[in-house]
Amino acid sequence: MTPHPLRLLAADLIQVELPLVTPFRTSFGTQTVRRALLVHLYTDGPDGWGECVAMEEPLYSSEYVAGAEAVIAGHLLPRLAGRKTDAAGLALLLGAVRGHRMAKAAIEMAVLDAELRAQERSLASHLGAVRDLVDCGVSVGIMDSIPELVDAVRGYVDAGYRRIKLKIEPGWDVEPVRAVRAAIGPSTPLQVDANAAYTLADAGHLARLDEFDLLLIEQPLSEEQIAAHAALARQLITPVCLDESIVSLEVCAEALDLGACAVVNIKPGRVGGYLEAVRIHDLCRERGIPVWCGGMLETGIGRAANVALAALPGFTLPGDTSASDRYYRLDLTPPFVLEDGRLRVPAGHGLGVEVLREVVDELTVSRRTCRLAPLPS
Ligand code: OSB
Ligand code: MG
Repeated sequence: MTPHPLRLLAADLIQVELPLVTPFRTSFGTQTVRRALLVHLYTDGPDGWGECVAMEEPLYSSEYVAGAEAVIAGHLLPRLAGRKTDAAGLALLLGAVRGHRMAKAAIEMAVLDAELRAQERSLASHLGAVRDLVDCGVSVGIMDSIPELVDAVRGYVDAGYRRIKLKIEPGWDVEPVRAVRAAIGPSTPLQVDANAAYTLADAGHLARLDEFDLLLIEQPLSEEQIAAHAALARQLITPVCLDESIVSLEVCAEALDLGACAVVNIKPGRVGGYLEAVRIHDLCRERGIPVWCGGMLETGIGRAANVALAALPGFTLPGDTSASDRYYRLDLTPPFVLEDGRLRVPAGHGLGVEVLREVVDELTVSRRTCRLAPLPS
């Protein structure tokens, strides 16, 4: 046990590039590689790993890899220089910096990993996990044709995924959903994600999805449109779920007060970290709102932490926590593998996964070291 906070000494900011096994197309663009930013934190105790969920381009959200790296190096790490802190203490130290939640979350993940390794505890137990396996869904991108989509979905159902999510956009919505529902039958849970591609004027069109008994429609309108989501929700039978809009506990509370959503996708990176994610989980649980753990094409590092979070009691819907092989042929950790449509929650200390340094090195495209405190002589 190391009850006292760790002293933060230095951090390596590492950009890696992982080819995706198949291109991933959403309403905001097509990804063929995942450029990810890793934080490798050195302390006076164990070291820690964090993964920033920002994407290479600011298309899903305003944060992006190079921007996150600049904020971490230029504004966040300098505020931690010479400090002893635990993850819970970061909010006070970094709170003056507005926004940049994905950048803050990456640091938090690294501090959590280090501090929980020091305490010989798992992230899952620290966050309040109640399960050691979590139900998994899969997010299926927009494709060139409906037969190609139906084939891909069949493959995922055969692999055991417990819920299918289809990416939609204007021109790729009612007919693909109809075809997939017909192919998988009425009992396989199905939902859609628009990534903010519609406007309130599309309400009548989106109501055509009501006949397919979807679990939910995720983020139909733009990030800032909380009230418009409430208006849309009143016109749909399909429950509205928010992703991009939910950037904090405060926004979540307002969205629920307004009736903007009946389900919440919790992405720790989007809300500034795992501790804020737990607070959102707690609020939703109090209000009887089901939550599920979203994904951002994480490597095994971020996936480990997401799977731990998804083991909390309020995560009653399958998450976008898919197996490693849905994304990458070669992951930065030993792969997460489906067991009857579920992933096992890491039980080891900290994030509970071993980072494969030789794979990280092989996939590294840039690396810089930030010194936080003079190393002990
Ligand atoms: O909107 O949930 C989203 C991936 C990248 C950015 C945003 C989203 C997604 C996904 C895939 O839907 C989630 C995953 O499998 O990691
Ligand atoms: Mg989404």
